[in-house]
Amino acid sequence: MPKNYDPRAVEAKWRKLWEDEKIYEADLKKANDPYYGLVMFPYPSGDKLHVGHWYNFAPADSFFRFTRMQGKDVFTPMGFDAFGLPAENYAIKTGIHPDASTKKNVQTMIEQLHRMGCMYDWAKMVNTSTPEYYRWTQWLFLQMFRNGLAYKKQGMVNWCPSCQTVLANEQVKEGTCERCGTEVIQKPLEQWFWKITNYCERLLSGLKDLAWPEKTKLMQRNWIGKSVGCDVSWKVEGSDVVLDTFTTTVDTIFGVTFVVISPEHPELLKITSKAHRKEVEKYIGAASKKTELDRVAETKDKSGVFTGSFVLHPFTGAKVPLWVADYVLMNYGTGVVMGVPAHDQRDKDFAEKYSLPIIQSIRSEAGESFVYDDVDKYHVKGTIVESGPFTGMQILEGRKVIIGELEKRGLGKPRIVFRLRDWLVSRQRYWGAPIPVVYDPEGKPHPVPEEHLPWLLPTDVEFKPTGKSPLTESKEFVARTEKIFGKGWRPEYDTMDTFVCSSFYELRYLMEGDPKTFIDQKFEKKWMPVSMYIGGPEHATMHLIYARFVMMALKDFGFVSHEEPFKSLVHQGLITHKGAKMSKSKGNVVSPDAFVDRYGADVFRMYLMFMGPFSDGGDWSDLGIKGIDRFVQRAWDVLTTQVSKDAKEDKEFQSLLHRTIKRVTDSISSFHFNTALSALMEFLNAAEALPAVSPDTAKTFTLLLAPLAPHLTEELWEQLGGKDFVINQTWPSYDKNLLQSASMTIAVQVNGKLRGTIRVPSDMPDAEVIAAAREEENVKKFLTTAPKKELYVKGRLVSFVV
Ligand code: ANZ
Repeated sequence: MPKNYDPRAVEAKWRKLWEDEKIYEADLKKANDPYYGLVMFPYPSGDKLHVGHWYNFAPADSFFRFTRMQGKDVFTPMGFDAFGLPAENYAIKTGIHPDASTKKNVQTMIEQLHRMGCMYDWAKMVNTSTPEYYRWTQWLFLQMFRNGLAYKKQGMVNWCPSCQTVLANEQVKEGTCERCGTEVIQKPLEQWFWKITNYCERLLSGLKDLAWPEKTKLMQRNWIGKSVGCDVSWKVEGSDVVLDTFTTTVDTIFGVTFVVISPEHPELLKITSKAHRKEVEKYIGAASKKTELDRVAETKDKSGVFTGSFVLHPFTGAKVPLWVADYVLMNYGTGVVMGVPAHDQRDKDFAEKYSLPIIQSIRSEAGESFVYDDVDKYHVKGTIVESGPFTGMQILEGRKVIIGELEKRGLGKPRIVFRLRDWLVSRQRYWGAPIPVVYDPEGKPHPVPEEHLPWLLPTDVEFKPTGKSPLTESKEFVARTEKIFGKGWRPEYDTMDTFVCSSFYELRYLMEGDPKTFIDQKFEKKWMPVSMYIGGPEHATMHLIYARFVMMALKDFGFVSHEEPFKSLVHQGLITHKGAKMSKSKGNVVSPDAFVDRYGADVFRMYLMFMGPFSDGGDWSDLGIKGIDRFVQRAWDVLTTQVSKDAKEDKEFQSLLHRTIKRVTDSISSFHFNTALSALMEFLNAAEALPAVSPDTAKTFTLLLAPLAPHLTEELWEQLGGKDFVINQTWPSYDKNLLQSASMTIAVQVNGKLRGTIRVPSDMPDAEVIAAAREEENVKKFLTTAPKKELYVKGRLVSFVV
């Protein structure tokens, strides 16, 4: 028997056996107790797997191994989210075709993932950039189109001048491109959208039944942004135009001193007075250059110009000046806002800048004025003041009365507005799934019939960003289109956002590449929703909303039976280095490879898990990994040299074993791998102190360690004479009656300082524990007078105050 544990030989040996025996391939048909364990699939970049990948995948794998040992038929697939800008940018730089570089990167990553020793079912792998996969991305587009959920619209879009492509709102971070950091500009373009806004209510209400982190659900709620309020109609003086404003707080309607219209509003020039036309036109031009984010930023200086026109107050008939200002957005509510400078911060900034009157119309319970930015507008308390017939009413009550009164007069109606915008799915880039649409000679779009899927991505294309879709250069693409559809027909040159590819991949894993059926309902019913989904919190809004929307749409189209794709969700924390996020630009990236070479995959993954609770992440240090390595060597030592049938284990030791089983079980269940490891370390200390441990104890310990150290424990299991693979064993259960330790250690404090410890029987009555604490030699020295106060925290601590 080798004296030291040699991870290199052992890990390779077991990986080969696992593969040869195909023990991680799930039988999707036969499985009795299906459990779908999914990790967010990676993007195959040219860089090797980094610590972040390991921190996502390895602990997730430990959780799924644990679940399998508890008797579930666990299916955990892996794949690659392989379309996207990095491969294309790389092609621009090097001239290497994205297909070639992606294939190579995928290959390298598969090899690296193998070394991790995760129990992935590789037979079900997907790669979103292959025609076998993207035919379904295109098929999904056709379903959306057929069902009226895909449409084309000219609109102002976020444009990254460096990536030369459109970005979704979600991809703009603080006014810059999420990928390259370049400032994003606004550009008018014809784009394809998917009507996710049809699903606002369902996306919101579905959240309550999901076992997801509360923070993530809150982010989705805010992103969907439901506002309950009403529209109010304002007649423009001397014109037949009526402008509607959307407000959530109509209780402030007597505080309106101006109305603001968005620069993009279609009626704006029509209602602008002649004298103000020039100035308004100039203002419209300036506003069009700003990003939405800039316009709504609280900190930015407000700007606007008077239109020369007035609107009439629906209750008083008073003339209210109409201004145009870019802090009012056209694509929210009605694009017109009633200005209430006494109770809205932006209106207040605006009124102060342009010397417009400020009139109070509501008051808090304490009788003070307030702005709505500081209170919860749906639960606010206070009264309406100086508001004609509504004066003296409670704010919330008054709001209802005012809406009712407006409705009666035909000057308003209740309305719900959502912040969520339709999903912009087209991209002017090469490395994505071509949108399966062709245009007839009149320019009318037609879906490509399903028989022509996959609608192949052409290859005769250069990769220079020109602002036009690179597919416009392909001669083959046009020739293909004309051949099938007729002369003068043109293909759609845009490709799809890669978030489309990842919005349904969990369904395709279940189909093993089947080219005829998108999803077989038998499998969908059996395996969906995903039992546990694990991945980064950065996907809280985009991916995790899109995938929910697509599932709901597919249900409505009749392809799936479930409404939600992911029942439970857990996010891993961030691994930092010297307190900062690891990034190439900071030069603080730690490569796992050297550590895996030296210590093995098991030690490396356990070290990551030991850093702290999985959801918290932790700070990397080289020192910690040595401690884990020592633990592994010691465990090896005890289990290979100290096991004997004649071992004598007393009741106390048995109790410790059962407490350890409970602690490890509870810890892994709650993703606290760190405390599972602590429990195993404490147990190992106790085992080392004995002359020998029994084979049963050794086996139980091995089983408990198996999810965390899959290779090591297979080897130990074999050495201990265990049958089959360790991963095919049943998780140990504990005996409740043995959980109570026969004795316990109690700390004794005097005036808050630790002065000694006592060891007493676990069932000793409280009074006797306190008495024993008082008799402790060192404690006695500090109890010169009778204690004023005695406190006993059961099982842990006696505290005296003198
Ligand atoms: C009058 C008012 C008084 C408002 C007050 C607020 C406070 P949420 O909750 O985010 O939906 N608003 C409406 N449409 C807008 C647009 N297109 N661009 C910019 N602002 C717009 O906010 C609703 C409030 O946002 C609305 O209620 C409106 O201002 C403003 F003390 O109306 B309020």
